[in-house]
Amino acid sequence: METNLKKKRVFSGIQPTGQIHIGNYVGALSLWVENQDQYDNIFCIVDLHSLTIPEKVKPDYLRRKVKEAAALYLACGIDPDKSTIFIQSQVTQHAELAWLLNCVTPMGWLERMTQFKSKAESLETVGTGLFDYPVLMAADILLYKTDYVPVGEDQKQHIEITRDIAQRFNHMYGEVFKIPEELMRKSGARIMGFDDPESKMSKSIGEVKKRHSIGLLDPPDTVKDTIMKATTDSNRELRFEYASPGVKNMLVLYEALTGKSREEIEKHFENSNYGTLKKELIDVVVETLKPIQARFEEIIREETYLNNILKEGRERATEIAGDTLDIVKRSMGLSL
Ligand code: ATP
Ligand code: LTN
Repeated sequence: METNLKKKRVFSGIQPTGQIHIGNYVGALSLWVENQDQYDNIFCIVDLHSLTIPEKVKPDYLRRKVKEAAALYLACGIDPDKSTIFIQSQVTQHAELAWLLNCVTPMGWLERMTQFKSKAESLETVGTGLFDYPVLMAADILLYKTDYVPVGEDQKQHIEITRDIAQRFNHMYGEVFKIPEELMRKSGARIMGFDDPESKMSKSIGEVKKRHSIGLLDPPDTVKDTIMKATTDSNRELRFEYASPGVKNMLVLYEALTGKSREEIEKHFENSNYGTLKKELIDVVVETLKPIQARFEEIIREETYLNNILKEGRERATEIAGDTLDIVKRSMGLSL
């Protein structure tokens, strides 16, 4: 792979568990693809993060989902000649750096994390790993001297704590870490559930609840059913500023997937009703998913191709992560 040292580095990841959905695509995956030529890209399948709710993750399920996620990255347009793709658990430096960062991270910082609070609420037993999730994420990012982290809006707080941890570490041990920044869409960074436009579309909910999300592998019938039954209201307001949450969500999705401007879209739907918006959105979503699904079917069958990409990714990631971890350990007084 050609690496241009002048290019800024991008790092991001998705948990392989649950159903990767159109919100993940708009907020994260499509943003990765769009910027691929501009940066030195590293994309990770964060399987260790998936273990933070172990009750939901049986070993066979995890094995299958990791492969599926890797194939989906490629199917969405991540090009292995331009980007490194690897599996988090195969690069042991992630877990090791997380431990070192744990030792400099105040518990109070983690207690403030809203994602932890909302996930913990619904669980009978909350594992220490779920509490510590942001520290492992900080380790992921900091190992690669990352400049930018392209993510959806829900991850904003996790990027902020990553910066805080890095700064605290640098203050204690010298200028070791680069301080990363988030990269986020102005519109589309938070796609809401079709069934409940007050809550974020989520992979874990999408897997158990019908008509909440649209999975990237969903057939056209499911897309149609989900959008036709999406929550709206009894008005006819098709302008971004005045639309109710459910309608606004569909307009934003339409905007993100077509690349049209808000003025163009409002003009286009000027004399339409919600039925028209829904029908057009169905077409746009189906057309977006069609090539992704076709490519996915090809890749998932070519096991050697996929394994080779992940092997190369692992090697490159290990090299970079290994260098960083050596510097970190030395700075803390640990022997190599
Ligand atoms: P889970 O429900 O399992 O927590 P999730 O749907 O939040 O899953 P993640 O794996 O946490 O998905 O997120 C992967 C990427 O997709 C992250 O960059 C995240 O910010 C982004 N993302 C997640 N949900 C949305 C959404 N509804 N709209 C836009 N971006 C999203
Ligand atoms: N927490 C992220 C997934 C994630 C991630 C990362 C994203 C784990 N490590 C590093 C960007 C960079 C999420 O989307 N739930």
